[in-house]
Amino acid sequence: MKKIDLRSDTVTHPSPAMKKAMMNAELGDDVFQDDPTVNNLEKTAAALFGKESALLVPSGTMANLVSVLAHCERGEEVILGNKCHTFIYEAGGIAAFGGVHPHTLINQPDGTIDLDDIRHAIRPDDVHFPHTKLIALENTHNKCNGTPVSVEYIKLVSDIAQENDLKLHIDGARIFNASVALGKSVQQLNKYADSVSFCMSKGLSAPVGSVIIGDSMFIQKARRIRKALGGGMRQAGVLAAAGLVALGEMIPQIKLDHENARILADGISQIDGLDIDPRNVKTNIVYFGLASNKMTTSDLVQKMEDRGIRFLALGPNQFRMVTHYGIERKDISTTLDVMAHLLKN
Ligand code: TLP
Repeated sequence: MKKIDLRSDTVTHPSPAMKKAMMNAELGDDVFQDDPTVNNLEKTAAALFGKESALLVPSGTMANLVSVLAHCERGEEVILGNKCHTFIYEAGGIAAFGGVHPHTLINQPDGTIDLDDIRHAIRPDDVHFPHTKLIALENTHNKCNGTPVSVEYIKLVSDIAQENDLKLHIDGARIFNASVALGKSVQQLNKYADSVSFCMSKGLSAPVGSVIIGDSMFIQKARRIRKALGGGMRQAGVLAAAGLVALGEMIPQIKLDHENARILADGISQIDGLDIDPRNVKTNIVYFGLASNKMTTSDLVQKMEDRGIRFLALGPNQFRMVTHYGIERKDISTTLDVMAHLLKN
């Protein structure tokens, strides 16, 4: 029986075209900057996003860490949402390794931060306060229902950043999901950002790697920080090759993932004992709750796992399912049927 793994879009395996490209990739030593496939990926990504330069890093976590460290010195401050990945899920790296002070503000349900909250959070020049240097946004916003954040909002945040001599970084781990959902190119979406990172290993389905994009000076600094963190990889062209294929072939898949997520959310809304507002589902991430006292969240996750279907319980009453390459329409039907059956009996 096929295992249906909905824990994350990070669980995807490379497509046949990616594997072929990895086998045949032309390689060099990327720390010497002479891996032609990495150089091609970085050039392609920079052009796609309409910026000067790009840098391959091993993970989304390192992409955010390198970006924050390139924008901020020790003791300086980054303004970011209290539900963002960098604050919650990156092991406190920006503080631990960069001495950067996280100033968290409330994330609204749509992944934005109130503009007045941002204005008020920027510190005046006073010996008591750290210097504010950076604002960081996330697009799509993972913890806020995978909501895509609009370019109009990003522009308003960028205006505040510019008025106050701050930089703007976007954690675009799933920026291609935002691009598909909003019908805007990644260039349009990130026009107002000083830096953006995207993951090749999520909706794009490549096995490893993230890319940071920004101006040449920023990327030069980021390259040095990547090396210091141990993220300089040698024949990294094997990874970049899969990423290049992903950029070429996976956008139609992301559209399918969004359709599947919508069908999943609609189906969940029909099951007694589960709680969801399907209108919140705009990309490939589906959060829902348990509204039944017949079992606990961990009971449901365990019973589903026993039947070959995996997803996450993220707290006392929250589940997450993520659609991705490898999950087909019939897997969504199976998941809904099995869940409905378990909650009925
Ligand atoms: N997110 C993972 C988990 O860490 C929660 C997931 O399954 O969703 N930014 C965002 C918005 C992310 O969602 C993630 C990964 C990252 C950064 C970090 O990427 P990696 O896992 O490559 O370090």
